[in-house]
Amino acid sequence: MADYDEEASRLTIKLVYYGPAMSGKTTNLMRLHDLLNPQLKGEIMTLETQNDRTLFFDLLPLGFRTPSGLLVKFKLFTVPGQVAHDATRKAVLSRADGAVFVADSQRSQGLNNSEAFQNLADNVGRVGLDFDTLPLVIQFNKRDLLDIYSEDELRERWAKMPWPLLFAVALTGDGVQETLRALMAQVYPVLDRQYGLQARHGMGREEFAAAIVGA
Ligand SMILES: Nc1nc2c(ncn2[C@@H]2O[C@H](COP(=O)(O)OP(=O)(O)OP(=O)(O)O)[C@@H](O)[C@H]2O)c(=O)[nH]1
Ligand SMILES: [Mg+2]
Repeated sequence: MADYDEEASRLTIKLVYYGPAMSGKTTNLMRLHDLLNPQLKGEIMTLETQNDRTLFFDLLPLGFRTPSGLLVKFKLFTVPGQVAHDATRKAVLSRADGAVFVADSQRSQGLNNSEAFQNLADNVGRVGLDFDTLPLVIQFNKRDLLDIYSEDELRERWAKMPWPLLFAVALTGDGVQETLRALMAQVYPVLDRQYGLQARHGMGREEFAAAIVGA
């Protein structure tokens, strides 16, 4: 549910990084802040952390102007993964236009991943979004660690699911831009239908992603 302000010619899009505690959501945003160079990039806001654990959320604002003059703003949020912070996760998720589920690739984290994914599905419903249509991509992070599920295993397990799978080492930045690009490709058709990005604003799917993530 993007926020469109016609008078100000501004479209604000909310994207949420969701997942279990310590899977690397905050690290994704930090690396995006280092690596991306869109027309507009705000400071990353990291609210109230305790030993590296997010207590509320992080926010990275990004944006660009379309050829038509429309200001397209993105607000990238992370949720706190710790089980106790469910109310905050719901608040952050509300009115999201898309989400990245950041899973931890370690075998020891399989159950935490499943529980967090179920929690995402539940909370999407609770905040009035539709899990069947919400633009979503899955990132398997921490590919640098030793005891991880192999790519083949993960692809097989997720084969019947409709969402793109991405593999990342957020610590080094590997795969973080690709993940955001994949999410933007999922979000584009929804926004295009609603706001005529192509027809009214001269913004195709490729240009839309490239305006944030680069060529
Ligand atoms: N080895 C390795 N460590 C990572 C990677 N990504 C993140 N980490 C580390 O994992 C820990 C947790 O990362 P965060 O980004 O804070 O995790 P989070 O998902 O925001 O955690 P919560 O805020 O508690 O939900 C930190 O020590 C990171 O440095 C990665 O790709 N590989
Ligand atoms: Mg965090």
